[in-house]
Amino acid sequence: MPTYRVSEAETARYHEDGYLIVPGLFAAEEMDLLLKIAKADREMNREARELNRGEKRNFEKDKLIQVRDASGAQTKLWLSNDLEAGVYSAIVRSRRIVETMEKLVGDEVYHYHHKMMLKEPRVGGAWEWHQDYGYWYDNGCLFPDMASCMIAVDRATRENGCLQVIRGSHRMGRVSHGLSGSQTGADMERVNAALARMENVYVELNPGDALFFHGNTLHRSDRNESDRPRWSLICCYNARRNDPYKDSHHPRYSPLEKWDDARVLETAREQWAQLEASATR
Ligand SMILES: O=C(O)CCC(=O)C(=O)O
Repeated sequence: MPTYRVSEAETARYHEDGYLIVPGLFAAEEMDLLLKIAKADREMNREARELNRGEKRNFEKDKLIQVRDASGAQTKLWLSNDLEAGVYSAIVRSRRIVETMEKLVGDEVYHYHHKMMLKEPRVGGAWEWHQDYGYWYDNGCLFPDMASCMIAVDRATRENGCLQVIRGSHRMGRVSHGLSGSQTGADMERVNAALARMENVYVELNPGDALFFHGNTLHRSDRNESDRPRWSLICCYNARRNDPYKDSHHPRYSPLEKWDDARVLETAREQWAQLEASATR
Protein backbone atom coordinates (compact mmCIF):
# COMPACT_ATOMS: atom_id res chain seq x y z
CA MET A 1 0.00 0.00 0.00
CA PRO A 2 1.66 3.27 -1.08
CA THR A 3 2.15 5.98 1.51
CA TYR A 4 3.13 9.31 0.08
CA ARG A 5 3.92 12.67 1.63
CA VAL A 6 4.52 15.60 -0.69
CA SER A 7 7.98 17.21 -0.41
CA GLU A 8 8.92 20.89 -0.30
CA ALA A 9 10.46 20.60 -3.78
CA GLU A 10 7.24 19.11 -5.19
CA THR A 11 5.17 21.81 -3.49
CA ALA A 12 7.38 24.49 -5.07
CA ARG A 13 7.00 22.80 -8.47
CA TYR A 14 3.20 22.75 -8.06
CA HIS A 15 3.19 26.49 -7.36
CA GLU A 16 5.39 27.10 -10.40
CA ASP A 17 3.59 24.79 -12.87
CA GLY A 18 0.03 24.67 -11.50
CA TYR A 19 0.09 20.89 -11.37
CA LEU A 20 2.01 17.96 -9.91
CA ILE A 21 2.16 14.39 -11.17
CA VAL A 22 2.63 11.69 -8.52
CA PRO A 23 3.38 8.30 -10.10
CA GLY A 24 1.98 5.25 -8.27
CA LEU A 25 -0.08 7.15 -5.69
CA PHE A 26 -2.41 4.15 -5.72
CA ALA A 27 -1.37 0.52 -6.06
CA ALA A 28 -2.41 -1.82 -8.85
CA GLU A 29 -4.71 -3.84 -6.55
CA GLU A 30 -6.45 -0.67 -5.36
CA MET A 31 -7.10 0.43 -8.96
CA ASP A 32 -8.19 -3.07 -10.08
CA LEU A 33 -10.76 -3.21 -7.29
CA LEU A 34 -11.95 0.35 -7.96
CA LEU A 35 -12.50 -0.52 -11.61
CA LYS A 36 -14.32 -3.77 -10.80
CA ILE A 37 -16.55 -2.00 -8.24
CA ALA A 38 -17.29 0.86 -10.67
CA LYS A 39 -18.21 -1.57 -13.45
CA ALA A 40 -20.55 -3.44 -11.10
CA ASP A 41 -22.14 -0.20 -9.88
CA ARG A 42 -25.76 -0.14 -11.02
CA GLU A 43 -26.05 3.60 -10.42
CA MET A 44 -23.15 4.29 -12.72
CA ASN A 45 -24.36 1.97 -15.43
CA ARG A 46 -27.90 3.26 -15.66
CA GLU A 47 -29.10 5.35 -18.58
CA ALA A 48 -27.39 8.72 -18.49
CA ARG A 49 -29.36 11.94 -18.63
CA GLU A 50 -28.22 13.97 -21.58
CA LEU A 51 -27.04 17.47 -20.78
CA ASN A 52 -28.96 20.22 -22.51
CA ARG A 53 -27.20 23.04 -24.28
CA GLY A 54 -25.90 25.60 -21.80
CA GLU A 55 -26.49 23.39 -18.77
CA LYS A 56 -22.84 22.77 -17.95
CA ARG A 57 -22.78 24.96 -14.87
CA ASN A 58 -25.46 22.85 -13.21
CA PHE A 59 -24.56 19.38 -14.37
CA GLU A 60 -23.34 18.59 -10.90
CA LYS A 61 -26.93 18.35 -9.62
CA ASP A 62 -27.36 14.88 -11.13
CA LYS A 63 -25.32 11.81 -10.54
CA LEU A 64 -24.83 10.39 -14.03
CA ILE A 65 -24.65 12.82 -16.90
CA GLN A 66 -23.81 12.59 -20.55
CA VAL A 67 -21.94 15.54 -22.04
CA ARG A 68 -21.57 16.12 -25.79
CA ASP A 69 -18.54 17.84 -27.26
CA ALA A 70 -18.70 20.21 -30.26
CA SER A 71 -18.51 17.23 -32.68
CA GLY A 72 -21.37 15.42 -30.90
CA ALA A 73 -19.17 12.77 -29.22
CA GLN A 74 -20.39 11.85 -25.75
CA THR A 75 -18.65 11.42 -22.43
CA LYS A 76 -20.40 10.12 -19.34
CA LEU A 77 -19.55 11.33 -15.92
CA TRP A 78 -20.82 10.23 -12.55
CA LEU A 79 -20.61 12.82 -9.83
CA SER A 80 -21.29 12.94 -6.11
CA ASN A 81 -21.15 15.61 -3.41
CA ASP A 82 -21.63 12.92 -0.78
CA LEU A 83 -19.25 10.61 1.02
CA GLU A 84 -21.08 7.36 1.52
CA ALA A 85 -19.51 4.07 2.63
CA GLY A 86 -17.26 2.56 -0.03
CA VAL A 87 -14.07 2.87 -1.97
CA TYR A 88 -14.72 6.31 -3.52
CA SER A 89 -15.04 7.85 -0.09
CA ALA A 90 -12.00 5.97 1.21
CA ILE A 91 -9.97 7.48 -1.64
CA VAL A 92 -11.41 10.98 -1.14
CA ARG A 93 -10.58 10.79 2.58
CA SER A 94 -7.16 9.14 2.19
CA ARG A 95 -4.27 10.96 3.84
CA ARG A 96 -2.12 10.55 0.74
CA ILE A 97 -4.52 12.87 -1.13
CA VAL A 98 -5.92 15.09 1.61
CA GLU A 99 -2.60 15.90 3.29
CA THR A 100 -1.04 16.58 -0.11
CA MET A 101 -3.93 18.91 -0.96
CA GLU A 102 -3.56 20.71 2.36
CA LYS A 103 0.11 21.32 1.70
CA LEU A 104 -0.52 22.49 -1.88
CA VAL A 105 -3.51 24.69 -1.05
CA GLY A 106 -1.96 25.88 2.23
CA ASP A 107 -5.00 25.30 4.44
CA GLU A 108 -7.32 22.63 5.76
CA VAL A 109 -9.39 21.36 2.82
CA TYR A 110 -12.87 19.87 2.57
CA HIS A 111 -14.50 17.64 -0.02
CA TYR A 112 -16.16 19.71 -2.76
CA HIS A 113 -17.23 16.72 -4.88
CA HIS A 114 -15.79 13.74 -6.72
CA LYS A 115 -16.55 12.29 -10.15
CA MET A 116 -15.77 9.31 -12.32
CA MET A 117 -15.05 10.31 -15.90
CA LEU A 118 -16.13 7.47 -18.19
CA LYS A 119 -14.46 8.11 -21.52
CA GLU A 120 -15.42 5.11 -23.59
CA PRO A 121 -13.52 3.77 -26.63
CA ARG A 122 -14.28 5.66 -29.88
CA VAL A 123 -17.24 7.55 -28.39
CA GLY A 124 -15.70 9.42 -25.43
CA GLY A 125 -15.84 13.09 -26.31
CA ALA A 126 -13.38 15.97 -25.98
CA TRP A 127 -13.38 18.60 -23.24
CA GLU A 128 -12.84 22.23 -24.22
CA TRP A 129 -10.11 24.33 -22.63
CA HIS A 130 -11.33 25.50 -19.23
CA GLN A 131 -10.33 26.23 -15.66
CA ASP A 132 -12.29 24.48 -12.93
CA TYR A 133 -12.47 27.78 -11.07
CA GLY A 134 -14.06 29.15 -14.25
CA TYR A 135 -17.04 26.95 -13.30
CA TRP A 136 -16.76 27.24 -9.54
CA TYR A 137 -16.45 31.04 -9.42
CA ASP A 138 -20.24 31.36 -9.59
CA ASN A 139 -20.67 29.03 -6.62
CA GLY A 140 -19.77 31.74 -4.13
CA CYS A 141 -16.07 30.84 -3.87
CA LEU A 142 -14.17 34.13 -3.56
CA PHE A 143 -10.69 32.70 -4.11
CA PRO A 144 -9.25 30.10 -6.49
CA ASP A 145 -7.97 28.18 -3.45
CA MET A 146 -9.34 24.96 -4.85
CA ALA A 147 -7.69 21.98 -6.49
CA SER A 148 -8.37 18.55 -7.91
CA CYS A 149 -6.66 15.22 -7.89
CA MET A 150 -7.19 13.11 -11.02
CA ILE A 151 -6.39 9.42 -10.53
CA ALA A 152 -5.90 7.28 -13.63
CA VAL A 153 -8.05 4.16 -13.32
CA ASP A 154 -7.23 3.04 -16.88
CA ARG A 155 -3.99 3.96 -18.59
CA ALA A 156 -4.32 7.50 -20.00
CA THR A 157 -2.50 8.21 -23.26
CA ARG A 158 -2.69 10.70 -26.12
CA GLU A 159 -4.66 8.10 -28.10
CA ASN A 160 -7.44 7.69 -25.54
CA GLY A 161 -7.71 11.40 -24.80
CA CYS A 162 -5.53 12.02 -21.75
CA LEU A 163 -5.77 15.35 -19.96
CA GLN A 164 -3.70 18.24 -21.32
CA VAL A 165 -2.61 21.12 -19.09
CA ILE A 166 -0.98 24.44 -19.93
CA ARG A 167 2.05 24.59 -17.67
CA GLY A 168 1.97 27.77 -15.52
CA SER A 169 -1.47 28.92 -16.75
CA HIS A 170 -2.84 29.10 -13.18
CA ARG A 171 -0.80 32.28 -12.81
CA MET A 172 -3.01 34.01 -15.44
CA GLY A 173 -5.82 34.29 -12.89
CA ARG A 174 -9.38 33.50 -13.86
CA VAL A 175 -10.13 33.63 -17.59
CA SER A 176 -13.66 34.47 -18.84
CA HIS A 177 -15.73 31.40 -19.71
CA GLY A 178 -18.58 31.12 -22.20
CA LEU A 179 -20.55 28.48 -24.05
CA SER A 180 -18.71 26.23 -26.53
CA GLY A 181 -20.88 23.42 -27.93
CA SER A 182 -22.78 22.13 -24.89
CA GLN A 183 -19.73 22.79 -22.71
CA THR A 184 -18.52 25.92 -21.00
CA GLY A 185 -15.06 26.83 -22.24
CA ALA A 186 -12.42 29.49 -21.60
CA ASP A 187 -12.03 32.54 -23.85
CA MET A 188 -10.03 31.14 -26.79
CA GLU A 189 -8.25 34.42 -27.53
CA ARG A 190 -6.52 34.19 -24.14
CA VAL A 191 -6.05 30.41 -24.42
CA ASN A 192 -4.30 30.80 -27.79
CA ALA A 193 -2.09 33.56 -26.38
CA ALA A 194 -1.26 31.25 -23.46
CA LEU A 195 -0.46 28.37 -25.82
CA ALA A 196 1.93 30.62 -27.76
CA ARG A 197 3.86 31.31 -24.54
CA MET A 198 3.51 28.24 -22.33
CA GLU A 199 3.87 24.52 -22.80
CA ASN A 200 0.87 22.28 -23.54
CA VAL A 201 1.61 19.12 -21.52
CA TYR A 202 -0.09 15.81 -22.40
CA VAL A 203 -0.50 14.11 -19.03
CA GLU A 204 -0.01 10.44 -19.83
CA LEU A 205 -0.59 8.32 -16.73
CA ASN A 206 -0.51 4.68 -15.70
CA PRO A 207 -3.29 3.27 -13.52
CA GLY A 208 -2.78 4.56 -9.98
CA ASP A 209 -0.80 7.64 -11.04
CA ALA A 210 -2.27 10.95 -9.90
CA LEU A 211 -2.32 14.50 -11.18
CA PHE A 212 -2.90 17.30 -8.67
CA PHE A 213 -3.93 20.50 -10.40
CA HIS A 214 -4.80 24.05 -9.38
CA GLY A 215 -8.33 25.42 -9.91
CA ASN A 216 -7.00 27.98 -12.40
CA THR A 217 -4.88 25.58 -14.48
CA LEU A 218 -6.18 25.57 -18.05
CA HIS A 219 -6.89 22.00 -19.16
CA ARG A 220 -8.70 20.06 -21.84
CA SER A 221 -8.76 16.61 -23.41
CA ASP A 222 -9.23 15.14 -26.88
CA ARG A 223 -11.86 12.69 -28.00
CA ASN A 224 -11.01 9.04 -27.26
CA GLU A 225 -10.09 7.75 -30.74
CA SER A 226 -8.69 4.47 -29.43
CA ASP A 227 -10.31 1.14 -28.71
CA ARG A 228 -9.41 1.41 -25.01
CA PRO A 229 -11.51 3.16 -22.33
CA ARG A 230 -10.12 6.01 -20.28
CA TRP A 231 -11.79 6.06 -16.90
CA SER A 232 -10.50 8.30 -14.17
CA LEU A 233 -11.57 9.47 -10.74
CA ILE A 234 -11.34 13.19 -10.00
CA CYS A 235 -11.53 14.31 -6.36
CA CYS A 236 -12.08 18.05 -5.86
CA TYR A 237 -11.37 20.05 -2.71
CA ASN A 238 -11.86 23.58 -1.46
CA ALA A 239 -9.89 25.41 1.24
CA ARG A 240 -11.66 25.93 4.55
CA ARG A 241 -10.86 29.68 4.39
CA ASN A 242 -12.65 29.77 0.99
CA ASP A 243 -15.98 28.57 2.40
CA PRO A 244 -18.54 29.86 -0.18
CA TYR A 245 -20.51 32.96 0.82
CA LYS A 246 -23.70 31.48 -0.69
CA ASP A 247 -25.30 28.10 -1.35
CA SER A 248 -24.76 26.32 -4.65
CA HIS A 249 -25.01 22.78 -6.01
CA HIS A 250 -21.70 21.96 -4.25
CA PRO A 251 -21.28 21.94 -0.47
CA ARG A 252 -20.11 24.58 1.93
CA TYR A 253 -17.38 23.77 4.48
CA SER A 254 -17.71 20.83 6.79
CA PRO A 255 -14.72 19.04 8.34
CA LEU A 256 -13.39 16.14 6.31
CA GLU A 257 -12.50 13.05 8.32
CA LYS A 258 -9.11 11.79 7.09
CA TRP A 259 -8.55 8.07 6.84
CA ASP A 260 -5.28 6.23 7.02
CA ASP A 261 -4.03 5.12 3.63
CA ALA A 262 -4.48 1.42 4.43
CA ARG A 263 -8.25 1.87 4.59
CA VAL A 264 -8.49 2.29 0.81
CA LEU A 265 -7.50 -1.31 0.17
CA GLU A 266 -9.41 -2.63 3.19
CA THR A 267 -12.59 -0.84 2.10
CA ALA A 268 -12.22 -1.87 -1.54
CA ARG A 269 -11.68 -5.55 -0.64
CA GLU A 270 -14.70 -5.53 1.69
CA GLN A 271 -16.93 -3.81 -0.85
CA TRP A 272 -15.90 -6.16 -3.64
CA ALA A 273 -16.46 -9.22 -1.43
CA GLN A 274 -19.97 -7.94 -0.61
CA LEU A 275 -20.73 -7.32 -4.29
CA GLU A 276 -19.53 -10.81 -5.22
CA ALA A 277 -21.56 -12.37 -2.41
CA SER A 278 -24.72 -10.48 -3.44
CA ALA A 279 -24.21 -11.52 -7.09
CA THR A 280 -24.19 -15.22 -6.16
CA ARG A 281 -27.28 -14.93 -3.92
O1 LIG B 1 -11.48 13.87 -17.98
C1 LIG B 1 -11.37 14.69 -18.87
O2 LIG B 1 -11.03 14.40 -19.99
C2 LIG B 1 -11.61 16.15 -18.59
C3 LIG B 1 -12.25 16.40 -17.27
C4 LIG B 1 -12.28 17.83 -16.91
O3 LIG B 1 -11.67 18.65 -17.52
C5 LIG B 1 -13.03 18.27 -15.76
O4 LIG B 1 -13.79 17.48 -15.19
O5 LIG B 1 -12.92 19.45 -15.39
